[in-house]
Amino acid sequence: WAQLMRDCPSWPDDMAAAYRAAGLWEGLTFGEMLADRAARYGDKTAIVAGETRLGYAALHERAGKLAAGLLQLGVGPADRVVVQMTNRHEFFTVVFALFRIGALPVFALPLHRLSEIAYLCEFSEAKAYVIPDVDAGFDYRALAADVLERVPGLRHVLVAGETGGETGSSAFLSLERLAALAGPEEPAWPRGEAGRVAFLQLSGGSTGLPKLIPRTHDDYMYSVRRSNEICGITEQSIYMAALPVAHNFPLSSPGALGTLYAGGTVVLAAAPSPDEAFPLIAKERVTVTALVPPLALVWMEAAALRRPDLSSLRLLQVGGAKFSAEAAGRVRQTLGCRLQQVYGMAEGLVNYTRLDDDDEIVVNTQGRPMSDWDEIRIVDEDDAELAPGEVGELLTRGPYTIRGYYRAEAHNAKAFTADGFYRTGDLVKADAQGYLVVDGRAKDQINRGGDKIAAEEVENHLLAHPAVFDAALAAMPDAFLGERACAFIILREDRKATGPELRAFLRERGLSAYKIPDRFAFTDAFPQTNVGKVSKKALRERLMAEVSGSV
Ligand code: J2J
Repeated sequence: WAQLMRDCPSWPDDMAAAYRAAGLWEGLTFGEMLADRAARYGDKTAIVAGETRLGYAALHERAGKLAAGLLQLGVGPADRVVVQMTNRHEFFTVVFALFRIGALPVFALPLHRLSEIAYLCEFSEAKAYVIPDVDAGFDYRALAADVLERVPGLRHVLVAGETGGETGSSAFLSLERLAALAGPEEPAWPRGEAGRVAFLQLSGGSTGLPKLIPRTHDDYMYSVRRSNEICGITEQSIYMAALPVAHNFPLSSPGALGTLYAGGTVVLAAAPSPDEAFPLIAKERVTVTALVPPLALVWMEAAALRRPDLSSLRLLQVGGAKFSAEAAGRVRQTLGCRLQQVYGMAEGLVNYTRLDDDDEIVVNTQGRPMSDWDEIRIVDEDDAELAPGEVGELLTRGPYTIRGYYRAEAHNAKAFTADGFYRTGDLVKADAQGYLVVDGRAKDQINRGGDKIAAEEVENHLLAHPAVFDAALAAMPDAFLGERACAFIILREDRKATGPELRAFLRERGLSAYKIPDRFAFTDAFPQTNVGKVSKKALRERLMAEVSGSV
């Protein structure tokens, strides 16, 4: 723990004391939370996934078996375990097992491939990597075999489902066999501390290598509890996770963890498509769910054609990328439920429109901070605070916003102010009531319909190609996804490469599909800023001009 706590910057003592004294940090770990809910709710359904229905007590018991198995395997307090799980019930049994023993899940997304997973395993020094066997036609065991080859420190691959004989590696163990390692006696559980880091969440990122976000039990529990109050989550709530549940939004805003905190039911959708989601909403009487804007558009379109039974749905949350006012204004009419805009980040701060806000606010703003304890500054390039209504970069700190990334001292010095404010990289303006409107971005990132792409990460991969002299990624506007990625490429003299070749090259390097540029544009030179850097703004404007037809 001592090393880990040094690797993860934390709040200054006086602020931590203030958050505790105010009752924001209640000293409860996620392991203790589930134990309490199991005692309180017993057989009440906690998780529904496909044919599986798990009650609170059963979830707690299964997590306990896996936790005991993990201890047998030599995974214990402060150890890191990369969890790449699709929307299956095992996501929760595994994650709560890790919480039980004080090991840290490192959350990966289902779409991540060799490049991302090998990096996560290596950088977090993970002892184990958890996967489903096959999902959506993709065999995660083949990926894991490649990861094992690349990362010698990784000891165990834990598989939900069948390990499959073909891999032949002794590192593979099914969750079923892991649970069977548990002895008949309960082990002596390590004592949890709520002030400690509970897991590492993945940052959307704007740098060459993804950053890891250390969240403590105390800070995350507070964000979940406060989110429940704002979103009206109770024992009666039936929350459907349509997005990949490891993402911060469906996990915690208030998401699956908020729902379990409240004693409600979490329904896991295997995919967010109307085909999958609409029948599930009708069958399970889902009351609340969360989507990114492109999916909300798809749902509205499909609902108008098919007239599904969505009568149980009270609230649709939309966030992760800017939801246009035009689309926001059509939600109630087409889906028959209330809309809530959510503007959040895995680093902490989450803004919500409130359930009793006027339509005007719900349609036109991205909400306001969930807590009175959230501190907000909107600043210009010199960090000088702007007048209300002016657009500038949003800085924030508070009881659930991190003070620094895991093992990233140099980057932290730039990403946080000296007094601990996180530089969100988002350009926003605030109205007199404190509601925020997201108006652009200062960070070098592309937001592809909620999927975040760090430009530098992809550029570095492209620079590894022998024909590429220089590469610059920029966002191009897109009616459906909001943005897509365009890679501007300068080729070396006498060398050739086509878009399809570069695309195949990135895929071979194990980059996940959503990060592979939608378009390649070959050019002789990049526009420069006056300090001689590539001007992404000028590149963006080029792409914008094309779309509006003025080029
Ligand atoms: C515009 N941009 C938005 C919005 C996020 C709840 C909801 C979302 C996330 C999330 C999250 C936006 N309008 N409504 O973690 O708990 C962009 C901003 C932000 C970045 C964070 C949650 N909602 N964004 O999206 O860590 O640029 O978290 O800084 O993935 O998404 O991305 P991420």
